[in-house]
Amino acid sequence: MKVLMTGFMPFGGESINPSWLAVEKVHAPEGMELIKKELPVTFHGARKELCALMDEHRPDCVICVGQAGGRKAVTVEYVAINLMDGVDNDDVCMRDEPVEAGGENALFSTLPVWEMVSRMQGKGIAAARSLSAGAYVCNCVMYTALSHAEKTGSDAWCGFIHVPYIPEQTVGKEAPSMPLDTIVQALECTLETLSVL
Ligand code: PCA
Repeated sequence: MKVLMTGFMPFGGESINPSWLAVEKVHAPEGMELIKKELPVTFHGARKELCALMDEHRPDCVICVGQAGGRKAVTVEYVAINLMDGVDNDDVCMRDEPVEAGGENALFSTLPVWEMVSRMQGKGIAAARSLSAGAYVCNCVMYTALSHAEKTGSDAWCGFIHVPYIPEQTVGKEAPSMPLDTIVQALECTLETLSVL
C-alpha cells in the first residue's frame, strides 16, 4: 500500500507547524510505502501541489495533516465544504469563494474515520472526530483531495487530520497543547488502521 501524507508550512505568525514536524517523524508500518510532503499555506499553491502529487504517485490513500491551534485533541475530519475563507501566506484573501465552482457543497472523508479515532483513543491519545475542517487552507486541501480522486477515477481513500499546538507554541498563550511525540503516535495509528483493514 502506498500512502501520501502531507503537513503544512507555518502560518498565522507561528514559526513552526506541528503538522509537518510530526509527519516528518512518522514511521510507516512494515510493507507500506509512505510519501511525505510539506504543503504551502496558500489556497492555490496547496491545491496545485496536492493534485500534482496525487497524479505523480497514484497513492492508495491520502492523509493530509494540519494545525488547529486551540483544539485539545487530534481530530479526524469528517467533511470538507466547498468554501474558502481567509487570508493565506501569499496574502490572497478569499471571501465566500467556492473551492471548485459548480462542485458539490460538501464531500465526506473516505478514510475509516471512526476506526482511526478509536485506535488513537485505545493508545490513550486524546482523539475525536470533527465535523468541520473550517474554511481555510486545510479544508480546501481536504476538499481538493476528495474531488481530485473522484475526477481522476482513483479509489484512493482521502481525508484530513487536524492536530493541536505543541507545548512550545503555547508559551504566554491560554491554549491547549499536545507533545509532538504523541501527535506522531496518533498519525502512526492512522497508518496502522489502514494496514489492518
Ligand atoms: N492549518 C490551517 C492551514 C494550515 C494549517 O496547518 C487550517 O486549519 O486551515
